Amino acid sequence: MSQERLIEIETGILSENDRYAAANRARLAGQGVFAVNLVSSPGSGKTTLLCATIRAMTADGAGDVAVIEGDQQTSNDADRIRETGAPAVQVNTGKGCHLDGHMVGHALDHLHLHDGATLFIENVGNLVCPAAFDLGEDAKVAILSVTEGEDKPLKYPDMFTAARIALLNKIDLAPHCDVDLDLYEANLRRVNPTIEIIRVSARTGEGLDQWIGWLRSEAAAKRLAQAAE
Ligand SMILES: Nc1nc2c(ncn2[C@@H]2O[C@H](COP(=O)(O)OP(=O)(O)OP(=O)(O)O)[C@@H](O)[C@H]2O)c(=O)[nH]1
Ligand SMILES: [Mg+2]
Repeated sequence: MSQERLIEIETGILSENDRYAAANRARLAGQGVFAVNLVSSPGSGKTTLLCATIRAMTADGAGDVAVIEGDQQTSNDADRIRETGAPAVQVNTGKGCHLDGHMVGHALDHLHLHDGATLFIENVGNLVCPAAFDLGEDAKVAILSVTEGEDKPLKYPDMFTAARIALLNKIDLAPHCDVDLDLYEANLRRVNPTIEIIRVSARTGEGLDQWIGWLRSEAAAKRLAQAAE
């Protein structure tokens, strides 16, 4: 296949995706839902962090959350989320390496999403493909765990450029590994100077308050912006 034809097909796929993503965004805005798309390499701790986040958000009865889980196979992650009491829909992408706007639209049809809720979308573990696909979310959240290596933002810049915030996870392991947390942050800022960074541990709960504070203030800012329209 010629390079021109390949580019034509890729452009077509992305613009079709953008139409589905725009429909999702309008639907979520109509319900006052704040949606984040969690992106990372496999095993960085997305599901563990989500379970801890949901438990903390709902502990005071104030959190209304729902989750769309993306994996190539299994419903393991949706099962783990449901154990917290939150509703979850699993999307299996088969050979696909990322969620897309169409899949998320179908998942929304099966999710009983309350007005004003927070929607977490856990993308397929992959540091490349999910960066290119808008799902209709308000923000992409990149999870980077301290065992992955300080150079990952430099090697996979698209993901960290697309993200509004990075959660540097598994910091409980930092003392046991030869890692430089400041270098992780410096490399994240080299590829995305405006990225917010929070150091967290899904295991110990460190940093979770700050992360939940970010979610709540971003959701409030979205509501304010919508009210002003
Ligand atoms: N020590 C430590 N381990 C963690 C932390 N967060 C996650 N883990 C462990 O990391 C492993 C992978 O965690 P998952 O939550 O399944 O990672 P994931 O990003 O959802 O993985 P995929 O969905 O397969 O991409 C599990 O063994 C978790 O217990 C953390 O903050 N500290
Ligand atoms: Mg997971």
